Amino acid sequence: MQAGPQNPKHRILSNLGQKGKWPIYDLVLRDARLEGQAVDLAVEGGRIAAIGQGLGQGREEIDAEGRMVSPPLIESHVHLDTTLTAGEPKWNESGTLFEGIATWALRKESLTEADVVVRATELLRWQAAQGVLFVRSHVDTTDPDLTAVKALLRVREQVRDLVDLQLVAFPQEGILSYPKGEELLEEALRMGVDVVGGIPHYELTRDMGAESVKIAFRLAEKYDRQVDIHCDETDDPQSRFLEVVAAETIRSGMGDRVTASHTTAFGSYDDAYAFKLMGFLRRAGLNFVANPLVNITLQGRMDTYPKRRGMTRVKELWQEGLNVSLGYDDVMDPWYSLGTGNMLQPAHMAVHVAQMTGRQQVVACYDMVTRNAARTLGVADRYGLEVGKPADFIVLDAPDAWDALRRLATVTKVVKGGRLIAAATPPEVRLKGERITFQR
Ligand code: 17E
Ligand code: FE2
Repeated sequence: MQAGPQNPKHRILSNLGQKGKWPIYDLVLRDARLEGQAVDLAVEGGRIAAIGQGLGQGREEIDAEGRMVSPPLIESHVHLDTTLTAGEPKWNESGTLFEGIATWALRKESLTEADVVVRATELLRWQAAQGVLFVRSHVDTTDPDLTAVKALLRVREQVRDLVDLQLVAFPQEGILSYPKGEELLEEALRMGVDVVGGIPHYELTRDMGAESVKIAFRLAEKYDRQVDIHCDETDDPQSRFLEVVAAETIRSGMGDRVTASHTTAFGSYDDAYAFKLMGFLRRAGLNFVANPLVNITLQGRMDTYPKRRGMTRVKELWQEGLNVSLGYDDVMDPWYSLGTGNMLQPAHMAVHVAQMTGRQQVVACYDMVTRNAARTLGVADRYGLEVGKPADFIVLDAPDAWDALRRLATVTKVVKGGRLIAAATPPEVRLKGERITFQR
């Protein structure tokens, strides 16, 4: 984290109102741990007013009890329209991406706006309760009625006091391979969806896949939107749409307004091609989102043994200085029937699947669900523990990010816009009456 009391941005703005005198802040978080130091964090007018030691009183005070304070968790990639439908109308028994798409197509037949609103809101509440205050969700546009789009646009407004929700127009069954796929995608953008999506590896031919990427970029330029494409979500080493996304990013100059999601085939490319591609990706400067919980289960399904991990080259992208963040992808739907939306879980899984086990690598996986994700979503200007930024932060039952991942720590406080919106007590474990904390 760059934030810290030694950073001049975090100087104490006022020495008025010593502890015990009159309240000068709306809210003060006491005794929080930040970069190994005990600090207080003061909030005024919904923004961070000061970070330092011995700050004046707040009208409201929260005791962090020595636990770490962090900017909120961020969900870079989830499907809120499909969430909480696992088993409806049937379970995905093969566990493949393709049975997932077919199962969702059946469930879509009975979709109503109210149905989507209720399920999406429920998951967002689970996420906000666990400190996830920014969410990017894909929404399927391959539906002649755009039912899910209408519903999620409503949800985006209704949840403003809980989370900052960004929507991606996602043509699940293709832009060129689904009837009127392009028109529906464009209509979703006209209706106010924030980001343009795509799924080139699911278009009927390679040519259609490449063309679909170009269409997505043209629409993004026309409507001034970001791009986030489901790209090469397959183990097929011949699936090479990421190079088209990189080329379009370079051509358009969109850089970090572009995200390639999944890119699991990158884990199956031979090294000669992967090495060449990496140079183009650096030049493009786009973002990457990996979904380790879901892709470790969806991919490798056509392999016997050895069985591939089915994840993109997370460690290598990170080592190259490219921005990588993580998504949950699915919570209880046709692609993944488990989950709670707690973003520490995909970070924890990334440590394992990407073998990010080095001391700094584990911490890097925490960054992938916090500040890297803020870059992916394009919200970095209003994110982070810095004076003047919105007072969005969480307290975790851990001394630091490394330990938060090790123990999948409880998020004990969630503050959004200077208001405490959620609180939790870590489970108290006793063995023969003696407290077990899992701390050394
Ligand atoms: N649709 C898709 O194409 N890929 C996924 N991983 C999910 C939905 C969840
Ligand atoms: Fe996805």
